[in-house]
Amino acid sequence: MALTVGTAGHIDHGKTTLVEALTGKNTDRLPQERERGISIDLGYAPLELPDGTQLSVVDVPGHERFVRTMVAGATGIDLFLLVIDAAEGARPQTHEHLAILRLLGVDRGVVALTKSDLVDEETLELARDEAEQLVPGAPVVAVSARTGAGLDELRTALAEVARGCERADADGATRLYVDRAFSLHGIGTVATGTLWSGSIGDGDELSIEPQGRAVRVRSVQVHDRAVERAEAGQRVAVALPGVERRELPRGSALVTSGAFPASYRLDVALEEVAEIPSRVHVHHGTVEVPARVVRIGDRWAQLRLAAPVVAARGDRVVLRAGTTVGGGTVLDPAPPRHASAERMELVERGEIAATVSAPVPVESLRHLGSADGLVHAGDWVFSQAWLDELRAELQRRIASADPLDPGVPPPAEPWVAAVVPLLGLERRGAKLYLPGATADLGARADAADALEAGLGLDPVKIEDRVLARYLEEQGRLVLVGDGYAVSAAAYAQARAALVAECEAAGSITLARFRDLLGVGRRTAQLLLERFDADGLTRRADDARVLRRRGTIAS
Ligand SMILES: Nc1nc2c(ncn2[C@@H]2O[C@H](COP(=O)(O)OP(=O)(O)OP(=O)(O)O)[C@@H](O)[C@H]2O)c(=O)[nH]1
Ligand SMILES: [Mg+2]
Repeated sequence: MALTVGTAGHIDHGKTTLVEALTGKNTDRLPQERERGISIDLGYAPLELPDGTQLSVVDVPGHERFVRTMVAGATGIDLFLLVIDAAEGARPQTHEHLAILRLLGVDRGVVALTKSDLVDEETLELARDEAEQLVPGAPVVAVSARTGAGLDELRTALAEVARGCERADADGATRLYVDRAFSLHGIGTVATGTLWSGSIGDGDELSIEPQGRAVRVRSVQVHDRAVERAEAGQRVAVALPGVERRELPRGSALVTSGAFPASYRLDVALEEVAEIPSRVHVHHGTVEVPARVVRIGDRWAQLRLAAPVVAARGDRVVLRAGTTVGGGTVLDPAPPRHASAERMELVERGEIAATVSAPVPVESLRHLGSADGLVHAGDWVFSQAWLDELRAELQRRIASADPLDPGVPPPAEPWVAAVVPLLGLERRGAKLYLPGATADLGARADAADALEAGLGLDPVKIEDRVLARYLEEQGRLVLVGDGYAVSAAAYAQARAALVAECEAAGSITLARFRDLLGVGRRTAQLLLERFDADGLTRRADDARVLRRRGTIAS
């Protein structure tokens, strides 16, 4: 099992020197680090313990200005190596680093009291008492990087604590947060990071998020040694041919495509260290993003981020505003904008199905865990209760629809195609009907008779459009113009006159048609337009001729 141990502690307390004493590797590789004698960036070294345990060591800077770097190094570690100068005791960044470790959920580790060669027995005991109070339960080991005293005991303590650590997500989707990217001659771009979950091997197809760039891994190294597959918990370098270095800024995630959402919002359960202001910097993975904190209830918040992050449920974040003010556990890595305490509580308890009523994309729940108990249709999920309510509502509206056209338009929503087949209604044209529903004149039978009786060749305006359409479908009238009707008999008679004239004379003008019928110009005009619309006639100059099809049909 691969585990990563991260150093922590105040500036100059001896972290880097201790890592070198343990591993033989000086992790302060930058020229400024060597000149100034302080660590600036993260350092990495492999550490093999006497019992065979392989650890990756991440050495972090202690300087107050580089706490952000410390957080980037500390996310993804399994255990800590808290370094306290035996002469100085705990100092501000001792406390801040410890708070950050707690916020990140890193609760196992060892305390090393360094520079023991410089203090007398009494001072060492005072430092030991302080350390034991500060980190209850963690072994405290006095060491000297200079004389080598206590190093074996420290290795044993690390091995012991490492035995109690487990990585839960070794089999999960691949996730690595890039902490460094550089170009190597003849190889191209190489990205490094701690593999949080899954594994990475030669030829794997992964995605750089949140950029959404597909990549193929060419070769993989763990601590400068080529391996076939790197596993969760290991310190990994991957060659990514064809990718530019600038496409891999610190904080990018190398992941199984589609396995993790990239989101501008995170719903979290808060942990307060100090009062959390409304504007903070959110540290997650190896990235730091400014964010607005929208408090929900007294325990939760939605973090509205200035740039998208790639997170998963259960991840930890650290919130800083000048100093470390708090942290949080991600409840929903891609939540809807409108958060409520009610939803937060359900999501926190893992009752994901209970958060859904109306349809949401299946995709939006994938990152929350199981959504059993919901109805799936196409790309949507929703609750059975919602579906029943929609069906009942549509049936109510159908019941009060015009009996001549007892249908209702389906909801104009993106999920309509997925949901309609589950409603037990019949789709006819643009509306939904009860299965087998037919039009019914009902109480309007008398009105229909009266209307029909009042029709002749002169168009009559009809107010009840639904009734008019129904009667036309029944062949009891013919609609002309906009909302006018003539009797079916009059229409047939006019049509016969037109056809006879056209067959005799070849064409017919408006004036001729009007005279033939003995009607006004407007009536003649409306009828001719209807003949055109029916495909019986077409206009030819200022007359009309029969369409061929019309001739045959008549
Ligand atoms: N005498 C003595 N000096 C030590 C020991 N460990 C570290 N030092 C000295 O303490 C100074 C600081 O050590 P570093 O290892 O750079 O401290 P650090 O914690 O890595 O510092 P930052 O990374 O800047 O936070 C150096 O001059 C070391 O030589 C020790 O065990 N004994
Ligand atoms: Mg250092």
